[in-house]
Amino acid sequence: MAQPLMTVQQHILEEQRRRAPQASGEFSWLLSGITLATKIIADRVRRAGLADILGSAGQQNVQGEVVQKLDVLANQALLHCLGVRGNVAIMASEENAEPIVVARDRAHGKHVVVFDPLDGSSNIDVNVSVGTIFSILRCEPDPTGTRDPMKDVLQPGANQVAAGYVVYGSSTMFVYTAGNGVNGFTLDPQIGAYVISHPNIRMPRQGSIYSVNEANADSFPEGYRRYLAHLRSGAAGRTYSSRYIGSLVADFHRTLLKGGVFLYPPTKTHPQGKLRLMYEANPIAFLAEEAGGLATDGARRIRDIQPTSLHQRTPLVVGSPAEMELLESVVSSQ
Ligand code: P6P
Repeated sequence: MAQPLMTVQQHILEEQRRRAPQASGEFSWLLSGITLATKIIADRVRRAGLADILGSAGQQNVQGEVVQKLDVLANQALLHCLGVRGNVAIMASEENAEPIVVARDRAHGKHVVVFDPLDGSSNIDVNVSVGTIFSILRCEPDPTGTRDPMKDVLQPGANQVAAGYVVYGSSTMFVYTAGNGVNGFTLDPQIGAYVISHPNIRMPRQGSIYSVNEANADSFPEGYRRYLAHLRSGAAGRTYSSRYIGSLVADFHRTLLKGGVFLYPPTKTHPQGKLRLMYEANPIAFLAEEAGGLATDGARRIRDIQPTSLHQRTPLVVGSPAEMELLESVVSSQ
């Protein structure tokens, strides 16, 4: 018998009711703001290649409308769809220097949403998958509206109540966790709904793929170079392939489903790592741990790091237990 249609909204509601029977549905309503925004983004990403015909960013298209850069459009879609949910107090985006307080809802809103609206957007020109990444934290309502919003934003990744991404690839997939496992939903364009396609995703205990930008290898700390040589030598008990897309969501999505390891170590250009802690490493780390994987900065658990600024960078190594345990033994012995 065919599986009953389970949409992401239904799934979140059932998750919440299972864990808190009196759940108000407030969280499901918040997440529906994110899914709505990503459907708008998916539609524009799919048509990006037509920009030349319809007009490219900053120019007018055939209808005389100004065509926006996709990452600006993605950011505006998320700010709008989340800003009208009524239960989001603060939003923080890769595209905005400072957090945005939702003035009307600051007094009673209990959620902070941090996001990268269109990660890897430079890959769109060559038709490579890109993604939206989000992280949801709680905050105390601020009736006086006097509390510094940054205090509510700069929380360690362990405080996340939910996190996820949408990968705009051969299909559009919504993958999320609310602290009770990881589930994947595929956008059905015919009905315009995200329908469950990958229930209870588990990362394999060991993989056979490592994912890193090898062009930077000469500037990696010695321990990372030893680690990669170890994987290539077969000493880890299997032959590894190297796969690197250069789009974090796509590289992580493959690691989540197939196992292995993704690394962005410190480099000469980015001695603190290139990836952002708050809206790339933290949500990815939450998903990885919820699926049975691990995520560190090469030394510390990503979700234990106390952030000091909204856009701070971090090294990121995330993957299966076997590859992560090996990394710890090799890098920490450097
Ligand atoms: P590099 C995309 O620009 C991004 O932020 C991530 O999506 C991706 O993992 C990384 O940068 C790729 O960086 O230096 O290898 O091109």
